[in-house]
Amino acid sequence: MSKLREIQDITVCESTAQMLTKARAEGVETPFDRADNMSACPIGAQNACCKHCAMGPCRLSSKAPYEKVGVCGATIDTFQARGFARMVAAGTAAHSDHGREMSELFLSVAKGENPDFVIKDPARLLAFAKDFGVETEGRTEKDIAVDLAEACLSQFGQQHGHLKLMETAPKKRFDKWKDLGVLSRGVDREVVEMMHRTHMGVDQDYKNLVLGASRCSLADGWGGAMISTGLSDIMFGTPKPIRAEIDLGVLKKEYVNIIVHGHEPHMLDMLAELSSDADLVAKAKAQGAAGINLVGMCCSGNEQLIRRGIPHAGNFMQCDPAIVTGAVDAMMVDVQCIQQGLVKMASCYHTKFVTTNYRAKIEGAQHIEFHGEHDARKTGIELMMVGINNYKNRKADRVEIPAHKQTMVGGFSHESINYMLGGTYRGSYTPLNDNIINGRIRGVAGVVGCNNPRVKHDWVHIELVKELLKNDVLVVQTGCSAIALAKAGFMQPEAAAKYCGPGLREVCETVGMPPVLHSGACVDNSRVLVALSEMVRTGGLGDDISDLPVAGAAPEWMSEKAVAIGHYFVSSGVFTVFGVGLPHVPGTKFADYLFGGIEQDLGGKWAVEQDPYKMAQLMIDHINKKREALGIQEKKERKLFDMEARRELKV
Ligand code: MSK
Repeated sequence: MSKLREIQDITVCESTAQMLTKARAEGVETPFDRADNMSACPIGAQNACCKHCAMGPCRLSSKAPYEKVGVCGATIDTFQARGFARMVAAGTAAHSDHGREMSELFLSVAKGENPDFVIKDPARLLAFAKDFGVETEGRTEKDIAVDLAEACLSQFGQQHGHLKLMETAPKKRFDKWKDLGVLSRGVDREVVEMMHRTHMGVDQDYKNLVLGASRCSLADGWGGAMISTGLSDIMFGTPKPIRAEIDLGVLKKEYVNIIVHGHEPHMLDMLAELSSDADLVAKAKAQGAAGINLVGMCCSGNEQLIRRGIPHAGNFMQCDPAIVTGAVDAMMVDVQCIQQGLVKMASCYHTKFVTTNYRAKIEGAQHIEFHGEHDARKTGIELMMVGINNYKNRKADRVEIPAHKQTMVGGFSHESINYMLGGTYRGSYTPLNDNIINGRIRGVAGVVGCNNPRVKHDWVHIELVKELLKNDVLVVQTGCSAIALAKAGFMQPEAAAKYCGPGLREVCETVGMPPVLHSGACVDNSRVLVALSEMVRTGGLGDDISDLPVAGAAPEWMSEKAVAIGHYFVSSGVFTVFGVGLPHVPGTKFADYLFGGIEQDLGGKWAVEQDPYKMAQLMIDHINKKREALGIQEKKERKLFDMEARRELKV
């Protein structure tokens, strides 16, 4: 028997609700319906099962977790730690393979063999080359770029030493990693080793597995992901504050609507160039459309929303609702977070669903392979034509585009925050640190991650951020969480007056920035690591990331990438809270270590909390604890000096 939730219990996003209502009226199934009709496996949800060999699968009781062991004798702690570590390895592999794709693309651009892409940000090239120790003095841009590309590629297969970008962390952090033996040697090596260690009969010490997972996750945050962000900035531009529109209302009835969904930025960048191509626009017009409307979705969309201001249709759980509008002529996808059910959803409407990456084909989808290194423009034209030719197949009586769209300001990279606070010549985090020290800003929170149809769509993200802002916590965002807040109007400078405590409001209004900063796609969480390192370097807030009054959260996470991100933040010294639930059995040694003991080793720890208000309180309590340790718990009022007080000043 169907047990579907009421639409108002599924989402707080108006346009999503409208499309879910339409889908139900049209008898079309969405992932929300599938989640309602399929209870999550309670044993899997706790990692209390093991299917790493054929002596099982074995399952243990979460009520009496130490009463039994698996056939091989593996304990509940081994079950959980292996499951956790494999999630970290998969997430690290995903971000890092994305980083490798960007490195290969960049090499082709650097060598001058790829006329379809260019180096858009030479200043970022020089800065990133410096991070890699590539000589820049007196050398041509081409020579520097080729050396940088090779240096980046070498990080994937490197076998010894440590990843170069780990040296950009504060010294105390680097030394801690070194002492614990968790400096990542090479990206691929850490992923392979984690898969080996979690094989039957290898690593069976939960703590050793969790620390192994740290080493692997750090290869994501300070390796694959950071490389991806750096090279994407060089090729497509380092984000600067830019206005854009967001939500399903960006789709246009009279236009050919083409959505790009996935993660890698180059295809959307190419299609963005082509969307104003006179010949293609003429072809769209010949089909009866007013033009071409290219929009992004999920993290591909985030990549180019923060760089080019390309309109954004919405987050992970809006992909199905987008197709339900009946106005999407083509959805092009590359890698990650592409739900297989979208192919069936597209078949219920006129939408052409096209996979474009050799790694990610989906049965039933059309496949047109896009390669950044060659023929990108030619393939881009082919892809655009799929949408253009399909416009005539729209069924007018099934088209319904939600009216809602929101304007936002995004594009807060580390570089743009530095500039915004300090100007061109004095770019600096000093004003940020000063305002944290004087208490106007209590601390900084990274609120990131996905949507999950098992929780009320966007609601956990929004309520959590509201609580944080009210308590003067500045919020930095990436991924689908950023999209949730942007749609709800939190990424406009005016949001400061509406949602912030007095201190944060004053700072935001002085600088003219929104209180919620959109920093990019989920792979761009590496920007947050860079920003945290810079806060330490700027001074006054301790000498390690774990000293900072900061915290992280992924309130509606669903992907293994989120676990890798969570673990690299914890392993970098950040207290990190997950909503939904992180697979574990409460009260086990594994759980006690992850949610407690690991802090002694790495300075950060995990927490799980589904209630956004309690989640906010956990983060605020942690921030307060760090403020106290720094001796800055008292808010310092700004003192206005009269003449008498000035005379008393001993200067
Ligand atoms: S797309 S990993 S649902 S953030 Fe990056 Fe969104 Fe999470 Fe995918």
